[in-house]
Amino acid sequence: MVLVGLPNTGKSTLLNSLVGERLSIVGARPQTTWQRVAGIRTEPGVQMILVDTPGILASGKLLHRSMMCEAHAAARDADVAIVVLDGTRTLANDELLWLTEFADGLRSPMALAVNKADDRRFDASRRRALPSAIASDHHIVSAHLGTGIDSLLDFVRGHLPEGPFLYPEDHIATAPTRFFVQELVRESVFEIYRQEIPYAVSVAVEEFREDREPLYISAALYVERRSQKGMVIGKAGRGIRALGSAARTRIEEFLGRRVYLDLWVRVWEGWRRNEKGLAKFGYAVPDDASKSR
Ligand SMILES: Nc1nc2c(ncn2[C@@H]2O[C@H](COP(=O)(O)OP(=O)(O)OP(=O)(O)O)[C@@H](O)[C@H]2O)c(=O)[nH]1
Ligand SMILES: [Mg+2]
Repeated sequence: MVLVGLPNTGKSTLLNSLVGERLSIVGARPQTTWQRVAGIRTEPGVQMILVDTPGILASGKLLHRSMMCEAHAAARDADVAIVVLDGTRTLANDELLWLTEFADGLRSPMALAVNKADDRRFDASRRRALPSAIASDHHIVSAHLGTGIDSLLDFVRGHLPEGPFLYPEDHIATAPTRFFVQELVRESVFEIYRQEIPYAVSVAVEEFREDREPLYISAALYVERRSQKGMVIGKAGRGIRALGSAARTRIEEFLGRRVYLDLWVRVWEGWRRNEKGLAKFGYAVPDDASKSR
């Protein structure tokens, strides 16, 4: 099953709610998720692979095109799709167009999750802006409270192919631990910094020493410009210290053990606009990458 939708609609929060673990990073600002994140939910007799994707946007920028490659590829691979709509916001015309185009390309059975039902601005009738092909089978959900999740899961169960379990019953994720560490540092970057910084930083885990107590992790934050390095470090190192502390807390909670986290800031001029930059950080490289800005 794949979760698709516009940025900031709550796809990642919903994935976490469906898996019952904080696997995919969540942020108050749009474009938090940059690549697909898979979670596994195993019930008696049923195993679901649930895939979170970057929010749909139309942009010529290379990283944004990479994110859309991921969303399209994940959607193509899935047996069932859930389109997630933010029930607290009215769709702008261009957003409606992007979402409709994306959903038109889906070949799998699809249902709509109208999310954020717990918010006082929620209005389920906002779904009526969508074409009936997307809006007809709709489920009112709150990813925060977990309401409406059962009806969504019923829909998914009803459309899964028969087959053996692909993963052991106690597995909840497919990616290696390093991936989640990298993402938790990124989530902390979104929490600590404002303006463009969260969109300019990618994270590479350089050392991961499980044989040490506490577990030793060294990670590099790559920024796009020299001036951003100073912004990340902050006055008297306050920025990077706050980041280190926020990220360590998250990683310790995720791994259930004590962690020593070393963070480094490096400059890679324009990494987001560079195929090698995307590849280094594990992001999809669009086929015609040279056409990007
Ligand atoms: N009130 C309310 N807020 C929610 C709910 N689900 C998600 N949010 C909030 O919506 C914001 C975006 O959530 P994400 O899960 O990061 O959204 P996303 O669709 O994955 O966003 P991108 O990765 O940027 O595409 C966060 O501030 C969440 O806390 C919900 O059920 N209720
Ligand atoms: Mg997300």
